[in-house]
Amino acid sequence: MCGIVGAVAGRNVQGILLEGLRRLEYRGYDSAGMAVLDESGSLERRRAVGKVAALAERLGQSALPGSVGIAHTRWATHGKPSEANAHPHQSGDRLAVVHNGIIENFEALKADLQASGYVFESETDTEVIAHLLDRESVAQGDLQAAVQRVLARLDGAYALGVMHAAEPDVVIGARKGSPLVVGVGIEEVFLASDPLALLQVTDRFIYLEEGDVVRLSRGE
Ligand code: HGA
Repeated sequence: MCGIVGAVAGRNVQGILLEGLRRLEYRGYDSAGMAVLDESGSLERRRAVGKVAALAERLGQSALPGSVGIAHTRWATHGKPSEANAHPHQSGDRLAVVHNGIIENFEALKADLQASGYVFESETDTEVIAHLLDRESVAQGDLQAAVQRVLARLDGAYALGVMHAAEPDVVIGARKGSPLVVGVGIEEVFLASDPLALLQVTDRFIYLEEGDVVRLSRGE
């Protein structure tokens, strides 16, 4: 079982996300990654195979400043442990996704996306979610609505965190078959697989229920 941490805040979230991942290490994992939207609204990502400490080292060499971000520890189910398979997964350079769980119908979805011209960079089932979202949000321009349309096409289990440079103050979360909790701070909100990951920043939680989709925006 792997872990998700997300944050929409008015301060730099790299340290919060990294500490959240450290607190989820007990769940077991083989790689870790993080993506943030920086002040200029561009999406930046770092990933590393092995321990969260390896990701921390990577961030020490090249920091990810930004006040909105998502992070992940992966326990591979589809594709070997590798940097290319580590989350977050992107479609283009504006959209990032982290996922716990398994997408059972990913092969059919992948074939459909490849037929539309999408090129896959990983062996994961998760990458189909990124490209499906890209196709939906490019077509319609509303990230939450795009997530809801994509979820209707997924068979399997998931907890998700999604962000897009077009909505730079927003993280969307969704849950079916994997746990996900919202942490409520003062003018900032967080997402995690386990409240333990967020006790450093808040003690107020909203536990998502099966089928819930949540839109986190600054202070809301
Ligand atoms: N299926 C995804 C996520 C794996 C997961 O949830 N692990 O516990 C992958 O293989 O990347």
